[in-house]
Amino acid sequence: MASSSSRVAVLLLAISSAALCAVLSSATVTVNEPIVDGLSWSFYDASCPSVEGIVRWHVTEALRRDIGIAAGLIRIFFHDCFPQGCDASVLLSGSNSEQLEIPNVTLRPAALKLIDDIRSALHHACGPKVSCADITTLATRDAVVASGGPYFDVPLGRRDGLAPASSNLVGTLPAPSFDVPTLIEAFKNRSLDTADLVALSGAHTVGLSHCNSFSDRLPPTADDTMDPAFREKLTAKCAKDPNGTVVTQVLDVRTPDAFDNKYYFDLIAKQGLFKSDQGLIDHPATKRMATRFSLNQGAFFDQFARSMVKMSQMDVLTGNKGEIRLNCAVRNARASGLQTAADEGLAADA
Ligand code: HEM
Ligand SMILES: *[C@@H]1O[C@H](CO)[C@@H](O)[C@H](O)[C@H]1NC(C)=O
Ligand SMILES: *[C@@H]1O[C@H](CO)[C@@H](O)[C@H](O)[C@H]1NC(C)=O
Ligand SMILES: CC(=O)N[C@H]1CO[C@H](CO)[C@@H](O)[C@@H]1O
Repeated sequence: MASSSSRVAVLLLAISSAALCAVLSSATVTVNEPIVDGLSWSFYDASCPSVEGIVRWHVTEALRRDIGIAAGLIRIFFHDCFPQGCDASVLLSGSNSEQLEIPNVTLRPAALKLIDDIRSALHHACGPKVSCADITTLATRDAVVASGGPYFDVPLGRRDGLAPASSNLVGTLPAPSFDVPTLIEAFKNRSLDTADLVALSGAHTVGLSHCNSFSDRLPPTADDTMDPAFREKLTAKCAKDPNGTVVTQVLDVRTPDAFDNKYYFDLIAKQGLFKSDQGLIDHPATKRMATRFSLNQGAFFDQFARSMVKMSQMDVLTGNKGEIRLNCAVRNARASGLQTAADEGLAADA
């Protein structure tokens, strides 16, 4: 095939120009925090030097077709990291999958599929060197950038977990009905501080919700922290969906697909969707910072990048712990209740 090397050249050109555009068009935040043992800023430099370009190319292409995948990736990253650390455990399917837990019912399938598509491309390029946990981290960072948010480097070297998080751990994910003191406690339990809470909640600048996530704020239990006109609109919309699982509502009514600081404007206008969102501008512990982020997008981007790098290192597996999965949805060796890559005939795909 005479054209195969030129095809590779075109692909490499596309990857490097996409990388350049991404970096040039977005704010870059340099996070100078110490990183945990076993992670590194140059982890794949020898084993898979093209990893960042390949991930970015796939994310950019997928988002061109469906920008909603950006929100899907960002939420998957949160649901992976918060319960038991960023170990791609949320990607495992099977009878004890985290995806069967109530807070996970709405993880977007297209974003889950993209992560494994990237895994397949990386395995073809480098062999099975890059973990699904690192792919999830990189793809999430690139989704933030592609939606208009800040670029920030992420340390790499995570390994994939051998089992899903227990339902007790998945149950530590915060609920949209939480008040600010409870949110602060939930985050503190995971070594995340109030600044992390206020900035990371700003991820709700993109994406969707279903009515059952905010029905506690509609009649008969409506509260006066919501703009009455907004409440009326939501009430009418959700009346068509008694189970609250079909109708969708954007999280940021001002710029639903753009990663910007308009989420904090929503809160000032009493148009935050969840109690957990709206509380941030009303409670004395968080009001100052939420207000500052509404006035200064740079300050929001800066803290968001810092908090993402921090969350990305929670309880990670490194060194020879865990494994490099051959399929992001299944662990390599047989485990109770989970299919293995070999069961699905996918080992050869590596
Ligand atoms: C502070 C506590 C948080 C609570 C209570 C919360 C709760 C929720 C809920 C209930 C939904 C909608 C689910 C549905 O009805 O479909 C949602 C969506 C979302 N959350 Fe959060 N979340 C929190 C923090 C975060 C964090 C830290 C991130 C990421 C850094 C995040 C990213 C997202 C994204 C991007 C979506 C939209 C997903 C999509 O459109 O597919 N959330 N969140
Ligand atoms: C925080 O951790 C404590 C101790 O494990 C637990 O009792 C409490 O329910 C947790 N709080 C939240 C909000 O998750
Ligand atoms: C609501 O959920 C129930 C039980 O899951 C189901 O039988 C019913 O068809 C659903 N109704 C609507 C309107 O979706
Ligand atoms: C309880 C429940 O509805 N679980 C769902 C969670 O998400 C997975 C994958 O999207 C579904 O297959 C489950 O039915």
